[in-house]
Amino acid sequence: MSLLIKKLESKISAWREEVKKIIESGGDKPLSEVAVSQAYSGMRDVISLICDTSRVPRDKGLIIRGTPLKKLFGKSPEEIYFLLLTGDLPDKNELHEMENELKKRREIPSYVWKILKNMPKDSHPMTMLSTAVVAMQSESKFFSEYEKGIRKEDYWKPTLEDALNIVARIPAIAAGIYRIKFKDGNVIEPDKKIDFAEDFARMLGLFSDGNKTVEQFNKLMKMYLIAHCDHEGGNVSAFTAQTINSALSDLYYSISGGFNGLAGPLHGLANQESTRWVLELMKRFDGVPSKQQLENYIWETLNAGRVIPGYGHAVLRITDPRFEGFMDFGKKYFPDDPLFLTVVNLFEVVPEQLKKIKKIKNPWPNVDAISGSVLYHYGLKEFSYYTVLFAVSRSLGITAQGVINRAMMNPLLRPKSITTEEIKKIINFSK
Ligand code: AMX
Repeated sequence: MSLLIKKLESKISAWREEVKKIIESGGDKPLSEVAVSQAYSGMRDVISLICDTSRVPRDKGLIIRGTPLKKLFGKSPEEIYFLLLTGDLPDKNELHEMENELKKRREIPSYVWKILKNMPKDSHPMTMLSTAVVAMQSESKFFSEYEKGIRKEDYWKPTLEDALNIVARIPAIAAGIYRIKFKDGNVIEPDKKIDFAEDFARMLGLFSDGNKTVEQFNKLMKMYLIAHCDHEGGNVSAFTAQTINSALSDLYYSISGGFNGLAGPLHGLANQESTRWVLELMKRFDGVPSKQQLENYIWETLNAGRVIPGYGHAVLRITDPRFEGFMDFGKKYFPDDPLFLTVVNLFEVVPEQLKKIKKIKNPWPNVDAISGSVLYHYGLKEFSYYTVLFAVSRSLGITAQGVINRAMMNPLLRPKSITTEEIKKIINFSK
Protein backbone atom coordinates (compact mmCIF):
# COMPACT_ATOMS: atom_id res chain seq x y z
CA MET A 1 0.00 0.00 0.00
CA SER A 2 3.05 2.19 -0.16
CA LEU A 3 1.96 4.37 -3.12
CA LEU A 4 -1.41 5.20 -1.57
CA ILE A 5 0.12 5.90 1.84
CA LYS A 6 2.81 8.07 0.28
CA LYS A 7 0.27 10.06 -1.69
CA LEU A 8 -2.03 10.46 1.31
CA GLU A 9 0.85 11.49 3.57
CA SER A 10 1.80 14.39 1.34
CA LYS A 11 -1.83 15.37 0.65
CA ILE A 12 -2.82 15.22 4.30
CA SER A 13 -0.02 17.46 5.50
CA ALA A 14 -0.95 20.02 2.81
CA TRP A 15 -4.68 19.76 3.65
CA ARG A 16 -3.98 20.25 7.36
CA GLU A 17 -1.82 23.27 6.69
CA GLU A 18 -4.43 24.79 4.38
CA VAL A 19 -7.33 24.30 6.81
CA LYS A 20 -5.28 25.88 9.58
CA LYS A 21 -4.74 28.94 7.40
CA ILE A 22 -8.40 29.04 6.32
CA ILE A 23 -9.55 29.13 9.94
CA GLU A 24 -6.95 31.77 10.79
CA SER A 25 -7.90 34.03 7.92
CA GLY A 26 -11.70 33.58 7.75
CA GLY A 27 -12.78 31.50 10.72
CA ASP A 28 -15.37 34.06 11.85
CA LYS A 29 -17.20 34.32 8.54
CA PRO A 30 -20.73 32.80 8.77
CA LEU A 31 -21.60 30.03 6.30
CA SER A 32 -25.34 30.11 6.86
CA GLU A 33 -28.00 31.39 9.18
CA VAL A 34 -30.53 29.02 10.70
CA ALA A 35 -34.19 30.01 10.64
CA VAL A 36 -36.64 28.59 13.16
CA SER A 37 -38.43 26.77 10.33
CA GLN A 38 -35.17 25.05 9.33
CA ALA A 39 -34.69 23.75 12.85
CA TYR A 40 -38.13 22.18 12.52
CA SER A 41 -37.46 20.75 9.06
CA GLY A 42 -34.55 18.42 9.32
CA MET A 43 -31.88 21.16 9.23
CA ARG A 44 -32.44 21.44 5.47
CA ASP A 45 -29.87 23.75 3.80
CA VAL A 46 -28.03 24.51 7.06
CA ILE A 47 -24.38 24.55 5.99
CA SER A 48 -22.25 23.34 8.86
CA LEU A 49 -20.42 20.26 7.69
CA ILE A 50 -17.25 19.80 5.66
CA CYS A 51 -17.09 17.03 3.06
CA ASP A 52 -14.31 17.09 0.49
CA THR A 53 -14.93 13.77 -1.25
CA SER A 54 -17.91 15.03 -3.23
CA ARG A 55 -20.45 17.79 -3.53
CA VAL A 56 -24.00 17.92 -4.82
CA PRO A 57 -24.97 21.30 -6.28
CA ARG A 58 -28.76 21.32 -6.52
CA ASP A 59 -28.69 22.16 -10.22
CA LYS A 60 -25.91 19.76 -11.22
CA GLY A 61 -25.97 16.62 -9.10
CA LEU A 62 -23.07 14.53 -7.89
CA ILE A 63 -19.56 15.89 -8.48
CA ILE A 64 -16.79 13.65 -7.18
CA ARG A 65 -13.60 15.51 -6.29
CA GLY A 66 -14.38 18.16 -8.90
CA THR A 67 -15.49 15.83 -11.72
CA PRO A 68 -19.19 15.36 -12.57
CA LEU A 69 -20.30 11.75 -12.16
CA LYS A 70 -21.28 11.39 -15.82
CA LYS A 71 -17.68 11.98 -16.87
CA LEU A 72 -16.58 9.19 -14.54
CA PHE A 73 -18.86 6.47 -15.93
CA GLY A 74 -16.56 3.87 -17.46
CA LYS A 75 -14.06 4.12 -14.62
CA SER A 76 -13.77 1.22 -12.19
CA PRO A 77 -14.78 1.31 -8.49
CA GLU A 78 -11.07 0.92 -7.67
CA GLU A 79 -10.22 4.10 -9.61
CA ILE A 80 -13.11 5.96 -7.98
CA TYR A 81 -12.05 4.82 -4.52
CA PHE A 82 -8.56 6.17 -5.09
CA LEU A 83 -10.10 9.41 -6.32
CA LEU A 84 -12.39 9.71 -3.29
CA LEU A 85 -9.51 9.10 -0.90
CA THR A 86 -6.83 11.24 -2.47
CA GLY A 87 -8.54 13.74 -4.79
CA ASP A 88 -6.69 12.36 -7.85
CA LEU A 89 -7.41 9.56 -10.27
CA PRO A 90 -4.68 6.93 -9.92
CA ASP A 91 -1.87 6.47 -12.41
CA LYS A 92 -1.20 2.95 -13.73
CA ASN A 93 0.92 1.84 -10.78
CA GLU A 94 -1.37 3.36 -8.18
CA LEU A 95 -4.37 1.65 -9.75
CA HIS A 96 -2.56 -1.66 -9.86
CA GLU A 97 -1.74 -1.32 -6.17
CA MET A 98 -5.34 -0.41 -5.24
CA GLU A 99 -6.69 -3.37 -7.24
CA ASN A 100 -4.27 -5.73 -5.51
CA GLU A 101 -5.04 -4.35 -2.06
CA LEU A 102 -8.74 -4.92 -2.56
CA LYS A 103 -8.11 -8.40 -3.97
CA LYS A 104 -5.85 -9.64 -1.21
CA ARG A 105 -8.19 -8.48 1.58
CA ARG A 106 -11.22 -10.24 0.10
CA GLU A 107 -11.29 -13.30 2.42
CA ILE A 108 -14.45 -13.48 4.57
CA PRO A 109 -14.04 -14.84 8.11
CA SER A 110 -16.08 -18.05 8.53
CA TYR A 111 -17.92 -16.68 11.57
CA VAL A 112 -19.61 -14.11 9.30
CA TRP A 113 -21.24 -16.89 7.26
CA LYS A 114 -22.29 -18.70 10.46
CA ILE A 115 -23.95 -15.55 11.81
CA LEU A 116 -25.71 -14.79 8.53
CA LYS A 117 -26.96 -18.36 8.11
CA ASN A 118 -28.34 -18.36 11.64
CA MET A 119 -30.28 -15.12 11.38
CA PRO A 120 -34.09 -15.28 11.28
CA LYS A 121 -35.27 -16.27 7.79
CA ASP A 122 -37.32 -13.10 7.50
CA SER A 123 -34.38 -10.78 8.29
CA HIS A 124 -34.19 -7.97 5.78
CA PRO A 125 -31.01 -8.16 3.61
CA MET A 126 -29.96 -4.76 5.00
CA THR A 127 -30.26 -6.10 8.57
CA MET A 128 -28.01 -8.96 7.51
CA LEU A 129 -25.46 -6.62 5.94
CA SER A 130 -25.35 -4.28 8.91
CA THR A 131 -25.00 -7.24 11.29
CA ALA A 132 -22.19 -8.80 9.24
CA VAL A 133 -20.20 -5.58 9.24
CA VAL A 134 -20.52 -4.88 12.95
CA ALA A 135 -19.76 -8.55 13.70
CA MET A 136 -16.28 -7.99 12.24
CA GLN A 137 -15.60 -5.07 14.57
CA SER A 138 -13.21 -7.11 16.70
CA GLU A 139 -10.86 -7.03 13.67
CA SER A 140 -10.65 -3.23 13.67
CA LYS A 141 -7.07 -2.02 13.37
CA PHE A 142 -8.10 1.41 14.61
CA PHE A 143 -9.65 -0.09 17.72
CA SER A 144 -6.55 -2.11 18.58
CA GLU A 145 -4.13 0.75 17.83
CA TYR A 146 -6.23 3.13 19.92
CA GLU A 147 -6.06 0.69 22.83
CA LYS A 148 -2.26 0.74 22.45
CA GLY A 149 -2.23 4.57 22.58
CA ILE A 150 -1.67 5.63 18.97
CA ARG A 151 -1.16 9.39 18.46
CA LYS A 152 -4.03 11.48 17.07
CA GLU A 153 -2.01 12.54 13.97
CA ASP A 154 -1.78 8.89 13.00
CA TYR A 155 -5.42 7.84 13.55
CA TRP A 156 -6.02 7.87 9.81
CA LYS A 157 -3.51 5.09 9.14
CA PRO A 158 -5.31 2.23 10.96
CA THR A 159 -8.60 3.83 9.80
CA LEU A 160 -7.37 3.40 6.23
CA GLU A 161 -6.58 -0.25 7.01
CA ASP A 162 -10.14 -0.71 8.29
CA ALA A 163 -11.53 1.12 5.27
CA LEU A 164 -9.70 -1.11 2.79
CA ASN A 165 -10.64 -4.28 4.67
CA ILE A 166 -14.31 -3.30 4.81
CA VAL A 167 -14.49 -2.21 1.18
CA ALA A 168 -12.67 -5.35 0.03
CA ARG A 169 -14.99 -7.65 1.95
CA ILE A 170 -18.37 -6.04 1.39
CA PRO A 171 -18.98 -7.38 -2.15
CA ALA A 172 -18.51 -11.01 -1.06
CA ILE A 173 -20.64 -10.48 2.04
CA ALA A 174 -23.37 -8.75 0.05
CA ALA A 175 -23.35 -11.47 -2.61
CA GLY A 176 -23.36 -14.11 0.14
CA ILE A 177 -26.45 -12.49 1.66
CA TYR A 178 -28.17 -12.81 -1.71
CA ARG A 179 -27.27 -16.51 -1.92
CA ILE A 180 -28.34 -17.21 1.68
CA LYS A 181 -31.55 -15.22 1.62
CA PHE A 182 -32.82 -15.94 -1.88
CA LYS A 183 -30.94 -18.92 -3.30
CA ASP A 184 -29.69 -22.29 -2.04
CA GLY A 185 -27.49 -20.81 0.72
CA ASN A 186 -24.25 -21.86 -0.95
CA VAL A 187 -22.05 -18.79 -1.04
CA ILE A 188 -19.66 -18.30 -3.94
CA GLU A 189 -16.16 -17.54 -2.69
CA PRO A 190 -14.30 -14.44 -3.94
CA ASP A 191 -11.84 -14.84 -6.79
CA LYS A 192 -8.70 -12.85 -6.07
CA LYS A 193 -7.79 -12.74 -9.74
CA ILE A 194 -10.65 -10.58 -10.97
CA ASP A 195 -11.62 -7.01 -10.30
CA PHE A 196 -14.06 -5.63 -7.73
CA ALA A 197 -17.21 -5.11 -9.82
CA GLU A 198 -16.86 -8.24 -11.91
CA ASP A 199 -16.17 -10.41 -8.88
CA PHE A 200 -19.26 -9.04 -7.15
CA ALA A 201 -21.39 -9.77 -10.23
CA ARG A 202 -19.93 -13.29 -10.40
CA MET A 203 -20.55 -14.04 -6.71
CA LEU A 204 -24.26 -13.24 -7.08
CA GLY A 205 -24.40 -16.36 -9.27
CA LEU A 206 -27.16 -15.06 -11.54
CA PHE A 207 -25.88 -16.46 -14.81
CA SER A 208 -25.01 -19.94 -16.03
CA ASP A 209 -21.76 -20.51 -17.93
CA GLY A 210 -21.75 -19.17 -21.48
CA ASN A 211 -24.62 -16.71 -20.93
CA LYS A 212 -23.88 -13.78 -23.21
CA THR A 213 -25.60 -11.15 -21.05
CA VAL A 214 -22.91 -11.57 -18.35
CA GLU A 215 -20.78 -8.89 -19.97
CA GLN A 216 -23.65 -6.41 -20.01
CA PHE A 217 -24.42 -7.16 -16.39
CA ASN A 218 -20.75 -6.68 -15.46
CA LYS A 219 -20.85 -3.32 -17.20
CA LEU A 220 -23.98 -2.42 -15.27
CA MET A 221 -22.39 -3.41 -11.96
CA LYS A 222 -19.34 -1.29 -12.72
CA MET A 223 -21.64 1.67 -13.31
CA TYR A 224 -23.91 0.86 -10.37
CA LEU A 225 -21.04 0.65 -7.90
CA ILE A 226 -19.81 4.07 -8.99
CA ALA A 227 -23.21 5.77 -9.25
CA HIS A 228 -24.07 5.32 -5.57
CA CYS A 229 -20.58 5.74 -4.13
CA ASP A 230 -20.94 9.13 -2.43
CA HIS A 231 -23.40 12.04 -2.15
CA GLU A 232 -21.64 14.63 0.03
CA GLY A 233 -21.69 14.53 3.84
CA GLY A 234 -25.18 15.47 4.98
CA ASN A 235 -27.25 12.55 3.66
CA VAL A 236 -28.57 10.18 6.32
CA SER A 237 -26.11 7.33 5.83
CA ALA A 238 -22.97 9.45 5.47
CA PHE A 239 -23.93 11.81 8.28
CA THR A 240 -24.85 8.95 10.61
CA ALA A 241 -21.59 7.16 9.90
CA GLN A 242 -19.64 10.37 10.36
CA THR A 243 -21.35 11.12 13.67
CA ILE A 244 -20.57 7.64 14.99
CA ASN A 245 -17.00 7.83 13.73
CA SER A 246 -16.50 11.23 15.35
CA ALA A 247 -16.82 9.55 18.75
CA LEU A 248 -13.79 7.50 17.61
CA SER A 249 -15.99 4.46 17.22
CA ASP A 250 -14.16 2.64 14.44
CA LEU A 251 -15.36 2.27 10.85
CA TYR A 252 -17.04 -1.10 11.47
CA TYR A 253 -19.39 0.56 13.95
CA SER A 254 -19.77 3.61 11.72
CA ILE A 255 -20.52 1.81 8.46
CA SER A 256 -22.96 -0.53 10.13
CA GLY A 257 -24.77 2.49 11.62
CA GLY A 258 -24.72 4.31 8.28
CA PHE A 259 -26.24 1.26 6.59
CA ASN A 260 -29.05 1.24 9.17
CA GLY A 261 -29.90 4.76 7.99
CA LEU A 262 -29.58 3.75 4.34
CA ALA A 263 -32.22 1.08 5.05
CA GLY A 264 -34.95 3.73 5.48
CA PRO A 265 -37.62 4.15 2.77
CA LEU A 266 -36.93 7.88 2.45
CA HIS A 267 -33.26 7.12 1.74
CA GLY A 268 -31.68 3.97 0.26
CA LEU A 269 -34.74 1.74 0.56
CA ALA A 270 -36.52 3.94 -1.98
CA ASN A 271 -35.18 1.73 -4.82
CA GLN A 272 -37.00 -1.27 -3.33
CA GLU A 273 -40.14 0.80 -2.74
CA SER A 274 -40.04 2.25 -6.22
CA THR A 275 -39.72 -1.12 -7.94
CA ARG A 276 -42.49 -2.57 -5.81
CA TRP A 277 -44.72 0.40 -6.64
CA VAL A 278 -44.10 0.14 -10.40
CA LEU A 279 -44.69 -3.62 -10.41
CA GLU A 280 -47.98 -3.19 -8.53
CA LEU A 281 -48.94 -0.56 -11.04
CA MET A 282 -48.17 -2.89 -13.96
CA LYS A 283 -50.11 -5.70 -12.31
CA ARG A 284 -53.13 -3.45 -11.88
CA PHE A 285 -53.18 -2.53 -15.57
CA ASP A 286 -51.93 -5.87 -16.83
CA GLY A 287 -48.73 -4.69 -18.56
CA VAL A 288 -47.31 -1.34 -19.59
CA PRO A 289 -49.99 1.22 -18.58
CA SER A 290 -51.14 4.15 -20.70
CA LYS A 291 -50.21 7.70 -19.68
CA GLN A 292 -53.74 8.28 -18.37
CA GLN A 293 -53.56 5.13 -16.25
CA LEU A 294 -50.21 6.28 -14.86
CA GLU A 295 -51.67 9.64 -13.95
CA ASN A 296 -54.63 8.01 -12.16
CA TYR A 297 -52.35 5.69 -10.23
CA ILE A 298 -50.05 8.53 -9.17
CA TRP A 299 -52.99 10.41 -7.69
CA GLU A 300 -54.33 7.30 -6.03
CA THR A 301 -50.94 6.95 -4.27
CA LEU A 302 -50.76 10.64 -3.34
CA ASN A 303 -54.35 10.75 -2.14
CA ALA A 304 -53.63 7.75 0.09
CA GLY A 305 -51.04 9.96 1.83
CA ARG A 306 -48.07 8.07 0.36
CA VAL A 307 -45.02 9.46 -1.42
CA ILE A 308 -44.14 8.61 -5.02
CA PRO A 309 -40.97 6.63 -4.40
CA GLY A 310 -37.94 7.66 -6.42
CA TYR A 311 -39.16 11.23 -6.92
CA GLY A 312 -38.07 14.30 -5.01
CA HIS A 313 -34.82 15.02 -3.23
CA ALA A 314 -33.67 16.92 -0.18
CA VAL A 315 -30.95 18.71 -2.18
CA LEU A 316 -31.40 18.21 -5.94
CA ARG A 317 -33.71 20.39 -7.99
CA ILE A 318 -33.14 18.65 -11.34
CA THR A 319 -33.38 15.13 -12.73
CA ASP A 320 -30.68 13.19 -10.93
CA PRO A 321 -27.76 12.56 -13.33
CA ARG A 322 -27.58 9.06 -11.87
CA PHE A 323 -31.15 8.52 -13.12
CA GLU A 324 -30.08 9.73 -16.56
CA GLY A 325 -27.06 7.42 -16.54
CA PHE A 326 -29.23 4.36 -15.93
CA MET A 327 -31.80 5.55 -18.45
CA ASP A 328 -29.12 5.81 -21.13
CA PHE A 329 -27.94 2.31 -20.21
CA GLY A 330 -31.45 0.82 -20.42
CA LYS A 331 -32.23 2.61 -23.69
CA LYS A 332 -29.06 1.15 -25.17
CA TYR A 333 -29.46 -2.45 -24.03
CA PHE A 334 -33.16 -3.16 -23.34
CA PRO A 335 -35.40 -0.29 -24.50
CA ASP A 336 -38.46 -2.56 -24.79
CA ASP A 337 -38.27 -4.19 -21.37
CA PRO A 338 -41.79 -3.64 -19.94
CA LEU A 339 -40.66 -2.55 -16.45
CA PHE A 340 -38.01 -0.22 -17.87
CA LEU A 341 -40.51 1.17 -20.38
CA THR A 342 -42.98 1.89 -17.58
CA VAL A 343 -40.26 3.66 -15.60
CA VAL A 344 -39.42 5.79 -18.66
CA ASN A 345 -43.11 6.59 -19.20
CA LEU A 346 -43.47 7.55 -15.54
CA PHE A 347 -40.63 10.02 -16.04
CA GLU A 348 -42.85 11.76 -18.59
CA VAL A 349 -45.87 11.84 -16.28
CA VAL A 350 -44.85 12.06 -12.60
CA PRO A 351 -43.01 15.43 -12.60
CA GLU A 352 -45.95 17.20 -14.25
CA GLN A 353 -48.26 15.85 -11.54
CA LEU A 354 -45.91 16.55 -8.62
CA LYS A 355 -45.49 20.13 -9.86
CA LYS A 356 -49.17 20.62 -9.02
CA ILE A 357 -48.37 20.11 -5.31
CA LYS A 358 -46.85 23.33 -4.07
CA LYS A 359 -45.02 21.97 -1.04
CA ILE A 360 -42.93 19.53 -3.14
CA LYS A 361 -39.67 21.30 -3.89
CA ASN A 362 -38.33 18.86 -6.46
CA PRO A 363 -40.70 16.99 -8.78
CA TRP A 364 -37.87 15.25 -10.64
CA PRO A 365 -36.70 11.64 -10.29
CA ASN A 366 -33.76 10.60 -8.14
CA VAL A 367 -31.61 7.54 -8.82
CA ASP A 368 -34.00 5.21 -7.00
CA ALA A 369 -36.76 5.74 -9.56
CA ILE A 370 -34.85 3.67 -12.10
CA SER A 371 -32.00 1.72 -10.51
CA GLY A 372 -34.24 -1.24 -9.57
CA SER A 373 -35.64 -1.66 -13.07
CA VAL A 374 -32.19 -2.17 -14.60
CA LEU A 375 -31.39 -4.88 -12.05
CA TYR A 376 -34.76 -6.53 -12.60
CA HIS A 377 -34.06 -6.83 -16.30
CA TYR A 378 -31.06 -9.08 -15.60
CA GLY A 379 -33.01 -11.41 -13.33
CA LEU A 380 -32.17 -9.74 -10.03
CA LYS A 381 -35.83 -9.63 -9.12
CA GLU A 382 -35.71 -9.78 -5.33
CA PHE A 383 -36.16 -6.06 -4.78
CA SER A 384 -35.68 -6.17 -1.01
CA TYR A 385 -32.06 -6.81 -1.98
CA TYR A 386 -31.59 -3.61 -3.96
CA THR A 387 -30.52 -1.42 -1.06
CA VAL A 388 -27.67 -3.84 -0.38
CA LEU A 389 -26.26 -3.01 -3.82
CA PHE A 390 -26.57 0.66 -2.96
CA ALA A 391 -24.67 -0.06 0.27
CA VAL A 392 -21.82 -1.89 -1.48
CA SER A 393 -21.25 1.22 -3.54
CA ARG A 394 -21.85 3.70 -0.70
CA SER A 395 -19.22 1.93 1.42
CA LEU A 396 -16.62 3.57 -0.87
CA GLY A 397 -17.69 7.11 -0.03
CA ILE A 398 -18.45 6.58 3.63
CA THR A 399 -15.13 4.89 4.37
CA ALA A 400 -13.22 7.51 2.34
CA GLN A 401 -14.96 10.25 4.33
CA GLY A 402 -14.03 8.38 7.52
CA VAL A 403 -10.34 8.24 6.59
CA ILE A 404 -10.32 11.94 5.74
CA ASN A 405 -12.14 12.92 8.92
CA ARG A 406 -9.52 11.14 10.98
CA ALA A 407 -6.72 12.56 8.82
CA MET A 408 -8.03 16.07 9.44
CA MET A 409 -8.31 15.27 13.14
CA ASN A 410 -11.92 16.45 13.12
CA PRO A 411 -13.51 16.64 16.56
CA LEU A 412 -16.59 15.02 18.02
CA LEU A 413 -19.76 16.03 16.15
CA ARG A 414 -22.08 17.72 18.59
CA PRO A 415 -24.53 20.29 17.21
CA LYS A 416 -26.56 22.21 19.77
CA SER A 417 -30.25 21.54 20.15
CA ILE A 418 -32.88 23.90 21.43
CA THR A 419 -36.23 23.34 23.15
CA THR A 420 -39.57 24.51 21.81
CA GLU A 421 -39.95 26.59 24.97
CA GLU A 422 -36.69 28.43 24.17
CA ILE A 423 -37.82 29.02 20.59
CA LYS A 424 -41.08 30.49 21.84
CA LYS A 425 -39.10 32.98 23.90
CA ILE A 426 -36.78 33.87 21.01
CA ILE A 427 -39.66 34.73 18.69
CA ASN A 428 -41.87 36.26 21.43
CA PHE A 429 -44.47 33.65 20.70
CA SER A 430 -47.97 34.13 22.04
CA LYS A 431 -50.94 31.90 21.21
N1 AMX B 1 -44.16 12.18 -3.28
C1 AMX B 1 -45.06 12.78 -2.47
N2 AMX B 1 -44.76 13.77 -1.63
C2 AMX B 1 -43.50 14.23 -1.65
C3 AMX B 1 -42.51 13.70 -2.50
C4 AMX B 1 -42.88 12.61 -3.33
N3 AMX B 1 -42.01 11.99 -4.12
N4 AMX B 1 -41.35 14.36 -2.31
C5 AMX B 1 -41.60 15.28 -1.36
N5 AMX B 1 -42.89 15.19 -0.94
C6 AMX B 1 -43.53 15.92 0.13
C7 AMX B 1 -42.80 15.62 1.43
O1 AMX B 1 -43.25 14.39 1.99
C8 AMX B 1 -43.14 16.84 2.25
O2 AMX B 1 -44.45 16.66 2.76
P1 AMX B 1 -44.83 17.08 4.27
O3 AMX B 1 -44.44 18.52 4.38
O4 AMX B 1 -46.27 16.82 4.35
O5 AMX B 1 -43.99 16.18 5.14
C9 AMX B 1 -43.17 17.94 1.21
O6 AMX B 1 -43.38 17.30 -0.06
C10 AMX B 1 -41.91 18.78 1.15
O7 AMX B 1 -40.82 17.92 0.90
P2 AMX B 1 -39.52 18.46 0.16
O8 AMX B 1 -39.02 19.64 0.92
O9 AMX B 1 -39.76 18.61 -1.29
O10 AMX B 1 -38.53 17.21 0.33
P3 AMX B 1 -37.74 16.74 1.62
O11 AMX B 1 -36.39 17.32 1.57
O12 AMX B 1 -38.53 16.94 2.86
O13 AMX B 1 -37.68 15.17 1.37
C11 AMX B 1 -37.37 13.16 0.18
C12 AMX B 1 -36.88 14.60 0.38
C13 AMX B 1 -36.39 12.47 -0.77
C14 AMX B 1 -37.39 12.44 1.51
C15 AMX B 1 -38.78 13.21 -0.46
O14 AMX B 1 -38.73 13.85 -1.72
C16 AMX B 1 -39.40 11.84 -0.61
O15 AMX B 1 -39.99 11.32 0.34
N6 AMX B 1 -39.26 11.19 -1.83
C17 AMX B 1 -39.72 9.84 -2.01
C18 AMX B 1 -38.75 8.85 -1.39
C19 AMX B 1 -37.43 8.80 -2.15
O16 AMX B 1 -37.41 8.73 -3.37
N7 AMX B 1 -36.31 8.78 -1.42
C20 AMX B 1 -34.99 8.63 -2.01
C21 AMX B 1 -34.16 9.89 -1.99
C22 AMX B 1 -32.77 9.65 -2.55
C23 AMX B 1 -31.98 8.76 -1.64
O17 AMX B 1 -31.62 9.14 -0.54
N8 AMX B 1 -31.68 7.57 -2.06
